[in-house]
Amino acid sequence: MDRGTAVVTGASSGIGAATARRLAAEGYRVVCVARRTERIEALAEEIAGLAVTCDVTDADQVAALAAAAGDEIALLVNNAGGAIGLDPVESADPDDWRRMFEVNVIGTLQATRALLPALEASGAGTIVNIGSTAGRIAYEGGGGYTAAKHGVAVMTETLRLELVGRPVRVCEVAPGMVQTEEFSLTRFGGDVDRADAVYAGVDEPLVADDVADVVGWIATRPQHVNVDLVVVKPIAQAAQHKVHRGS
Ligand code: 8X3
Repeated sequence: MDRGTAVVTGASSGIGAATARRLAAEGYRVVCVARRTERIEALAEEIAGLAVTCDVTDADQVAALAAAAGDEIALLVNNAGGAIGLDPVESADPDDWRRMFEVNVIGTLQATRALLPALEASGAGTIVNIGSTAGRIAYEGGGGYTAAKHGVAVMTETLRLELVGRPVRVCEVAPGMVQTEEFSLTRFGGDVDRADAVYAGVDEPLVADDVADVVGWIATRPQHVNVDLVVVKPIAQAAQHKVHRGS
């Protein structure tokens, strides 16, 4: 089944790469977007998609992405994002916060603005923003990331209101604890021990494919069905702070 074109940002690893693979399996022609060209070229070759090197925080690069992606797009997955640091507000580095706002919030805004005409032109567009449980609750040390992901959540709600009556549905997937190769390493500046400690003793954190599965499900619902929000966590994580860890 040909489902048209899907654009996935942050497709070089983790949830983005898994989502690109899942969407290709569902019948989308996937435009794989990220800064790291080699990775997305390999992925695009694997899934018979298209690789477009793009930093979503750069408006010119996003404009070039829109030109490359085509006049009609069925699906945009705004996945590019991430956390930097786990510093309390009183000692947080404003540059870390700026970077988190840039990639999570402004990047999502820019990709959405640039691709919205093509999503609408498809007659049946879908936007899936990858938020986080961090977009629904606060936690110590998470101030910059939680503020940015709350921004993504509110942007998603706002856009759904603004687009009512037009043929583009707007959805959010908010994962909790997902063990990927890079999220935690990036947060802790490459410190493997701190990165691994996040998942220590947790029986089966989510993996990228679990989130990709949710995105694939949302995207393939009948077009009149708008899945506003899916919060998805591992069974070991009853709430942000309530994580079961074995010995
Ligand atoms: C990732 C979830 O708990 O690290 O988006 O904020 S958490």
